[in-house]
Amino acid sequence: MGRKHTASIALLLPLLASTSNAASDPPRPRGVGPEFAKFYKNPDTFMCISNPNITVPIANVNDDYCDCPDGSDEPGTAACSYISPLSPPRPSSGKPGAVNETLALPGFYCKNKGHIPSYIPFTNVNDGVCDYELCCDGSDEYEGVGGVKCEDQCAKIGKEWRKQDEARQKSLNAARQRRKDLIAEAARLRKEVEDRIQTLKTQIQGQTLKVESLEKSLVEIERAERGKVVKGAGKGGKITVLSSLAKSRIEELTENVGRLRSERDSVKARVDELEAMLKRFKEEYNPNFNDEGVKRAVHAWEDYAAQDRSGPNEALDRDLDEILSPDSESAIKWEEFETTEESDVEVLYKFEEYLPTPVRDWVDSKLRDLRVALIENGILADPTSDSTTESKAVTDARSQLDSAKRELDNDKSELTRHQEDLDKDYGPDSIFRALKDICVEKDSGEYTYEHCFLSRTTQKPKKGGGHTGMGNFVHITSITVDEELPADGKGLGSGERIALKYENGQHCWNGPNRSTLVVLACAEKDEIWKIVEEEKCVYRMEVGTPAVCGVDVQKVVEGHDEL
Ligand code: MAN
Repeated sequence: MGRKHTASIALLLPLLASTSNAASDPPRPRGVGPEFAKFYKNPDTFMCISNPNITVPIANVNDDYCDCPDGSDEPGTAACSYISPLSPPRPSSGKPGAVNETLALPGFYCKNKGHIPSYIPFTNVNDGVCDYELCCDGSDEYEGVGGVKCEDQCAKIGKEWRKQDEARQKSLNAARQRRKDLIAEAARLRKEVEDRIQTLKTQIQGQTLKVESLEKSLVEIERAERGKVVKGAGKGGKITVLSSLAKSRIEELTENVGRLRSERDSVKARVDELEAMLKRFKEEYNPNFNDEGVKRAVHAWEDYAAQDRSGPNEALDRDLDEILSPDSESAIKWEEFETTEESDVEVLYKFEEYLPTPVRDWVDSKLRDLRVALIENGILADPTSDSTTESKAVTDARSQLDSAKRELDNDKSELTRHQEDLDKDYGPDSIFRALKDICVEKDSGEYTYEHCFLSRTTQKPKKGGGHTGMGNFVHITSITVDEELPADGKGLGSGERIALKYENGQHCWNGPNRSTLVVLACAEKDEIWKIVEEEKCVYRMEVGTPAVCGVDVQKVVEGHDEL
């Protein structure tokens, strides 16, 4: 049925243009199409179409006997139907003298008024079967073989056909419109990539300059740092270290002086108490007892008391308080020595302090340069060679440079990615750019199959469980197909079709890595029509998409390898 239907379309098409002149032509013999009418105009003789050297009386036309080797004398009977058919129809005359043993006519012409005229194979003429698909007017069964009577159904069939055709045209127009939209979208996306490339190029230029300048500035800062004082681990320069040591030493001494003073004061209090006791003893003892020991003790006390023993000097004590007080005027201002950066040069060459600032700066910078030169020539040790002592200025400069380099690298790799993308094949009018990563699904058997355009194909078990990759996009190709076109038009039909190849999917146990060939045909919307596992883990999907409507596949695949 379907094959016949396809054949009928092929036979119908050449007729559409030629029927308009039919009204002015003289009546044609039965079964002759308008484009062959010119061969049957002579009222006396007929010249075989492909063998013009053979002529027969006009009465032999349609006499149910095959005279011409090309069967052209029997356009309205099945008498010459044994001759190989000619395909496609070729209404031209052959070379004189040559005997052509294929049919000169495409078949028996059915006028099909109310529908579309068409040719029916000569074998079907008067075979006792109504072939309404090709001959809706029933004119092929004019002899009523076996009592068959094929009434004209062209009005009904034509009406139905026009209705379907209208729907087909509508759908085709919608598909064409969708295709236009996709092309516009693809162009927009391409432009976006081109614009991004421009932006990135400009950005990269700027960033390259920035990196160069940050590199220079890092070198300068590192160099300048060499001219600075050696630092302890985070504690500042030599003077700072020294002052910090002095400060803690003085604090220690102050503390000890304080402690000694309080010890002294407590010893003095005890001495005072003892002296008071001895004084009372001398005043209160009884000299009449004549105790020699007591007398000796009293004399010793009198000798002791007679000596001039002055206590702590209060004025000196006050001075000491003043010296030890951190708030006193004369206290050392340690903060002044706790600066984080300091030049040895300043310390070593105090005379600078007497110089005017510009001169001092100049001297300072010259001395730094000298120091750097000495370090670079190995005469002085490099204070910055120990990475743990790297200054904040160097660390900051290095981190700025690193982040600028990172940004530059990111932009460069994005640029490469976009440039490669522009060179990629996205099909006719780059249309698949607009469909890239758009996915469609269809249930089939125990799986739901997914096709994501120019990305991948996937098999998902309906009962749950892991998804199986059926391949990743590799390239656009083409394939010749020859299939029945279903009535709803959702199929590949026959001819060249664009196909998308997906490879290197999940490995198949005891087999290859899964792969899928997605064959595309024109449809109003993107949809999977059919999935077949042609061999173990080798799949084929038939997919409808407006992207391929009206596309000349041959042009598309030029420069590509065909399957
Ligand atoms: C799974 C599916 C099938 C495939 C087998 C091979 O069941 O991917 O399509 O044929 O594995 O083992």
